[in-house]
Amino acid sequence: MAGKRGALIVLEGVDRAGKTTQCKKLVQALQQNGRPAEMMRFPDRSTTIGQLISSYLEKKSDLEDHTVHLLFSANRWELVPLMKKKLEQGINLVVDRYAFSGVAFTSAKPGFCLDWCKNPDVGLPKPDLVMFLKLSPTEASLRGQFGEERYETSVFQRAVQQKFEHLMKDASVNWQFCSLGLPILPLTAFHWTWTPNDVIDASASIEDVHEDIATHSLNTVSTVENQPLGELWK
Ligand code: ADP
Ligand code: FDM
Repeated sequence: MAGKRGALIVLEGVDRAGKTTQCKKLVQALQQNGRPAEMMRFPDRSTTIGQLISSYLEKKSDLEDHTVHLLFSANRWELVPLMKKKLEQGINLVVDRYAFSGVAFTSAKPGFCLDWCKNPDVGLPKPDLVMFLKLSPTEASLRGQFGEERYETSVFQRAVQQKFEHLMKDASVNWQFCSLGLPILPLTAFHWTWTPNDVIDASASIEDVHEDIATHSLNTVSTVENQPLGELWK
């Protein structure tokens, strides 16, 4: 590798957990630390494939479930050459949703197994850091009503949450351990399944969540700059 490469940093989480807010703040923070950084998001609705996905999400068109899953994956693959180019140029990529959303959302539908859902994304650039922003459904509802898009119902989001929790048990993925003082909170404070080790507490203030995310990200950026980019789920 000629120069130092950028890090691939992904934010995942339930709807309204603050992914977009935190991605934007992280890009600014990295840039302020002298680290080139850009934001990406999936689905990227600007491409031809992305427009098919967008129309599906907006319920303007229907697509068969396997088909739309493969389109979401194709939407990532079509951006891979650009992602690799930017990472090689030393640009850190902060990505709002990635293959984990792909697997969690499709496998929450009846008749889909995790392995089938993961397959199309095997070999994608492997994130150097994946942070899962966890927020209880109650707190999420305090951040506003669901919009009109497909998947925006509390029943489906709970099913997705469970799939995410399953994915977080995969030690081959660079999930981030949380550090927001959660171990001192009694587990009974949470009215639903809680996985204290693998998440960012997204119920904290925007600034506190940001601080946590920025610290982990800056560490990762320094650690991986001389390491090769990995391949996801390979
Ligand atoms: P996501 O991208 O995960 O759906 P957003 O970043 O769009 O979430 O945030 C959803 C809403 O919640 C926005 O109105 C945002 O301002 C608000 N929000 C984000 N983070 C926090 C936070 N830590 N505390 C309170 N409100 C937040
Ligand atoms: N989504 C997102 C999927 O179903 N599969 C995927 O691979 C990805 C990346 O699309 F409901 C879902 C998740 C969410 C919607 O919404 C995208 P936002 O507001 O653009 O993140």
